Amino acid sequence: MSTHNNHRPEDDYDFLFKIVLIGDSGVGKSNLLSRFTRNEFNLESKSTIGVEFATKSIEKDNMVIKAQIWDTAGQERYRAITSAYYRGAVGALLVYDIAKRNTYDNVSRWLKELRDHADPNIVIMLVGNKKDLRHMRQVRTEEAKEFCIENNCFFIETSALADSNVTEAFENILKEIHSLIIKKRNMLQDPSNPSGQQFKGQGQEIVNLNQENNTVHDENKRCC
Ligand SMILES: Nc1nc2c(ncn2[C@@H]2O[C@H](COP(=O)(O)OP(=O)(O)OP(=O)(O)O)[C@@H](O)[C@H]2O)c(=O)[nH]1
Ligand SMILES: [Mg+2]
Repeated sequence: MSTHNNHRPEDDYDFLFKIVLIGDSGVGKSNLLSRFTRNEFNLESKSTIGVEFATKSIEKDNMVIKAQIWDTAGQERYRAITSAYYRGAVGALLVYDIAKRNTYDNVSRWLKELRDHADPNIVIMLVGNKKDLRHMRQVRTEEAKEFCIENNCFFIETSALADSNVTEAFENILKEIHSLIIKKRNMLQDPSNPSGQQFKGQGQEIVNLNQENNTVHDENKRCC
């Protein structure tokens, strides 16, 4: 079957970003993923075992950004080998439950895990999930916002149950990553920048934020 020239094939994309979901067990990582990618929510979902992932594309500036979102268990004993999970990730959604204080207290531990295993340039968004549980709130919005200002991350509160801010959380992080890549590209293409000659990213790109780690995946898909 032939494809019309003016229509892009369904799975075509300009950028592929790997995003990881992290945070304590039960905060709603898997439901955020299923809400975003399939518009599904499960009140009785089981703890994730191993690693699952799903993809979804969004558009920005006439470009298709495909997100490959990885989800693993918050519970240590079910977690997949950490370094493999974080390898190549350009964004992380660090999720806590606004109604469970200890899941917020553990955010610093998750940040440390990112520092130890992920790319230093990874874009982090702190996500306070279950904002529908207003009467049970144990973490103030302002407190989490201030934490993010100090720790250089983005912040949003969501409800996978009520389908509130879920799309925004994923779209915002993807757009931030995209802006960062474009900024980096412009910098590298600047003739006054000596490393500009090394930049070859055109066509489809599997993006890796680490400049030293450029891996060519195939002839059309380059890192930048
Ligand atoms: N009220 C409310 N419940 C939610 C929300 N999101 C998830 N839940 C519930 O919280 C429980 C845990 O959700 P999961 O998505 O399985 O949590 P998880 O973070 O993937 O947990 P692990 O896989 O063990 O790390 C389930 O009972 C969900 O139905 C939300 O926004 N509001
Ligand atoms: Mg899960």
